[in-house]
Amino acid sequence: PAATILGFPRMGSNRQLKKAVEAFWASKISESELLDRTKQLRKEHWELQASLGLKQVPVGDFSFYDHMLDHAVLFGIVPERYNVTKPGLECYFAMARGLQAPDRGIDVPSLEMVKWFDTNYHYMVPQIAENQTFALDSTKIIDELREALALGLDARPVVVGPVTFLKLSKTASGAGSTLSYLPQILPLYVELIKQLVAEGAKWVQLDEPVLALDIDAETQEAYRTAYAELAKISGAQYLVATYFAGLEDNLELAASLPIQALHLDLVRNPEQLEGALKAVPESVVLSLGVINGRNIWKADLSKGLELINTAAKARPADKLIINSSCSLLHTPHSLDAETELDAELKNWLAFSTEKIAEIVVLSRALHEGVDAVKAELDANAAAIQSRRTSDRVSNPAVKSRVVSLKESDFSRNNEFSVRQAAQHDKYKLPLFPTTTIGSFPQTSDIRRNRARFRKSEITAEQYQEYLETATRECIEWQDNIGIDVLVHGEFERNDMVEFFGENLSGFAFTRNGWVQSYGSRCVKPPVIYGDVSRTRPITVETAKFAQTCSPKPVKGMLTGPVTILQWSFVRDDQPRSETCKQIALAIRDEVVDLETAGTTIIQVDEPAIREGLPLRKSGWDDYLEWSVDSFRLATAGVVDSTQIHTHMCYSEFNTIFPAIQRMDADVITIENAKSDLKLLHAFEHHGYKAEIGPGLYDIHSPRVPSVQEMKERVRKMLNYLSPQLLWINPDCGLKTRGWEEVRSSLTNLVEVARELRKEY
Ligand code: THG
Ligand code: ZN
Repeated sequence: PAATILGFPRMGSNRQLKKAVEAFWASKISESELLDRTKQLRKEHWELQASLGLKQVPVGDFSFYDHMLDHAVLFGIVPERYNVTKPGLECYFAMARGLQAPDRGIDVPSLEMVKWFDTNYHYMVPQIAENQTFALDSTKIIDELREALALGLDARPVVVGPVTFLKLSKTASGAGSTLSYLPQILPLYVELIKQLVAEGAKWVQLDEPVLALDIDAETQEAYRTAYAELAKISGAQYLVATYFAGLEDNLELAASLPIQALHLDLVRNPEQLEGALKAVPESVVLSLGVINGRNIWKADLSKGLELINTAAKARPADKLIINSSCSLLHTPHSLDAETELDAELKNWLAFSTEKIAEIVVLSRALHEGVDAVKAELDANAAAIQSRRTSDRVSNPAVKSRVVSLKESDFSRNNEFSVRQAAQHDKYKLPLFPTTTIGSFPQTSDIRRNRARFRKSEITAEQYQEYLETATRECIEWQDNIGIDVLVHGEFERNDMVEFFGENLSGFAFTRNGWVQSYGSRCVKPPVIYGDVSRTRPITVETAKFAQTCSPKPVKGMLTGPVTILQWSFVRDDQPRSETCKQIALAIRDEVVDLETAGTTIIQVDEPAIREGLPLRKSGWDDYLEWSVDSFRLATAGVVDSTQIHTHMCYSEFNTIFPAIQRMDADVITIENAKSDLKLLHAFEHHGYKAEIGPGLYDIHSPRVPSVQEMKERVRKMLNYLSPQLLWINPDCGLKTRGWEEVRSSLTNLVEVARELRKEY
């Protein structure tokens, strides 16, 4: 294949997949209607790719929910607890979302969900039982392959490779290496590939991003074993895809695998090309991932061509593939719907559809010569030049503010113990203070009113009044049930990143730039195109109003700089660290303004700090330095008695503990309900001094926790943490929950604190 992509976004130009799946869940459409609609969607996507000039299209990149979950089903890795469900889609969605059907006596939780490498996409973690029996069920991928072949397309099945699949799975007990299942799962891979070849697949793509990570000897050996076995199948040609990082020390291993094509992410790591050209045998096709699948900028095609030319000097064009750096899953569908972006900015962008066109241009340049695509290359060069020289991008005042930062700007005036005394003096909170993480239910009523306001069906005043009523009711309710530190509920916000971006210069917004986050849920990341500054106070008026609703402290709620950076499409013309510092200064201005306005408990959320960690350890120190510095910069501008909170999700952060300590927050609340007490052990182990609110219950489930069970949890926590440091709170924001569960759960939560105070 001369030009291809590793995968296409599933949602559809108008989020058809989300709509179909959610309609099916709500019993508004039948299973056959769901199947019809999604078959149509796949057809549209393949035909789009072919019409843009791709000669070979990926198949199997579609998923009803998640591709790792698809692979769990493919290999029969279905935990026993799902046996109560009907096989097929009911079982599949039960694994994805849990299933509660009281009339049938069913109450099963979902599989665990975690981040896909360093992206904002989440996958379901296959859970392998101790005495797991594997069984191939290739229906989905075979059917999809047949669909594509029936359309007359050259189709390449995409399968997560055996080593990556096992490394991303977990054992039911959490102990032991999943690679020990390789001997059992390999025969299923062999059988699957035989079937794919028999159906007419000429190439099979095996995704092995783990091959671009720091891996141990056991994993390296697993690669050798697995691929030696797969090589025995006659008629199969493998494209092994690595992405999100460079091969580096694994290059020799990758080059030694008996495969027919190796894909390199030359966006994340262009330097690896040279070594690969030397190490990879000439018989092996090199797939050059030159078009960024993780961002929305138009590629600088001249730079892409440089890489391609380097490769073309070392091997013939028919031994090269022009490709996306990774699957296009992480970029929106197409620019077509962006009717509200101004022409200048829009001309700088490329979404998935436009990226395919770029790949085709580069491939034609390689095969037909640059003259064949002169017009396209010229237009591209003009767009790149326009972005490079536009005065919208650069703001000298912002740049000089960053340059003139002093060391003291990154530190509070005094260390934690001094601040803690001042804060205790000021707020006089009881032992075991209670709070929530920030958001309250985003009801359909709230979404409806926001939509009406955006469409000018109600006035700004009416919308404001609606928000104030919702906020007041929420605060009064918290006050009444006895919560100590209140929140305003965040009814004015759509997304915690989009909301802030809308009030910062240097940010742009898309109308339809949706990217799948998990299952049917999508996010619309803002585009950071220029130097960032705050144009006006963002939350101060809301905070002032909120504070009038109760004599108790109401927290100011902000999103931290690293999370804003991480969940946006960031500019690629300056280091991320630079952009992050600019955002940090904007947030710092907001923090200081909140303090001045009398909001002196301020939470700066950093749920994404862990996911931004580079995949290779060699990048950790640098990242942790600038990311933590950015948080400190955002929060250090306040007096001792102002209490800075932070919140983090996905608490798998034992490895970055010293960095969390260095953030120097006064109170940290963490998502902990699932990861349990291991994490608290780390707090004890590292001698963490500040105050901590390890979530007492999991907000991702509608289940109401009892007083008893939460008290039990606190008792366990007190084995590690001193009662003087412990806060009582849920483990994350409540925006995806219903009011009914929230009322019962928080009432129980307050009762926990009351009872504990009697004992201590
Ligand atoms: N914002 C952003 N990224 C995130 C989260 C976030 N990544 C991690 C985590 N939180 C993902 N969680 C969610 C939860 C809910 C939704 C999306 C991601 C969600 N999306 C709406 C949907 O798809 O229907 C669309 C929301 C909207 O209208 O803007 O509900 O909080 N950036
Ligand atoms: Zn959270």
